[in-house]
Amino acid sequence: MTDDTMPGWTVERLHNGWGQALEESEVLYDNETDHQRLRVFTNPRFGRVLTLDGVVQTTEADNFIYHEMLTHVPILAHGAARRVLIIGGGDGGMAREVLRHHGIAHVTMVEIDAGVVEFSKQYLPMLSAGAFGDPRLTLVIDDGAAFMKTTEDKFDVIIVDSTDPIGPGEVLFTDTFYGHAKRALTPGGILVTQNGVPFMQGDELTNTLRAFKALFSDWGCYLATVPTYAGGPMAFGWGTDGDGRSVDVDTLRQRYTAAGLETDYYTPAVHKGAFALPGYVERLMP
Ligand code: AG3
Repeated sequence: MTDDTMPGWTVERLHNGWGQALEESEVLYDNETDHQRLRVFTNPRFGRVLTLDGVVQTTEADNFIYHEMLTHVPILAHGAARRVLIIGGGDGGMAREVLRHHGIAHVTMVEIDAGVVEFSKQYLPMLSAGAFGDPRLTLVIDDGAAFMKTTEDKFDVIIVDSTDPIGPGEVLFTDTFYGHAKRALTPGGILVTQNGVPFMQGDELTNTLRAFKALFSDWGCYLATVPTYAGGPMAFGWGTDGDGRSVDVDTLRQRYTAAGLETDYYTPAVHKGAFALPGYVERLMP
């Protein structure tokens, strides 16, 4: 939301006692969808910025970090993924990165808000970069939790590209939802989730990982620093009954080269290193 004390700037107040301010060079869109308040503006440093209910979701300049780390880490750790499910991800950035893998035959994307998709195609075409036109993508407009409960499809990788656990995204952080996600994984399949910035949102990570611990033989999280998810590195939840985590860096390198990927954040070494956790994050583990 714009702030009376800082005219021409958006101030995100997601965390208690602390905020992030972004200058708005030009407001391109500002409206209520059926589900949330959607805004896009340009910022001199980050280019186009999308906010939902006043919280930064993605920016032109730094979205590559988040999207590369939630896709290439599970897909290359898996090694033979063909079917991927994305929950959320209406801006198309996640689908863009998944579809870079020639080995991926099918992507299902379940977004609750048709408004976000339509709008992103128009105002943020660089995010999806053609992904919505890829014949391998099936777009479903539905509540991700409802879809997960009823789907009979199975997926090698499930990516939860959610908002924070407030508003429409809250159901995507429940034990029930994670249980249904596990059921929709193929043997050796991997579930990854957006789990907030643990320095600021430690409980969120602990709660998710408590559920993962009960569900998966291999559970934990990995980290990446995304400038506009301010407050320290972001955590991504990781859950699997397979051995994807233990794949060595040389194998990851071979898979990366074979996939013909070009990335700006992800490297096989970053992939391995991302699972090394600082003490304050270790202590959030259930
Ligand atoms: N969804 C993640 C937004 C999380 C922001 N939260 C925060 N700063 N703690 C991004 C959607 C991009 N496809």
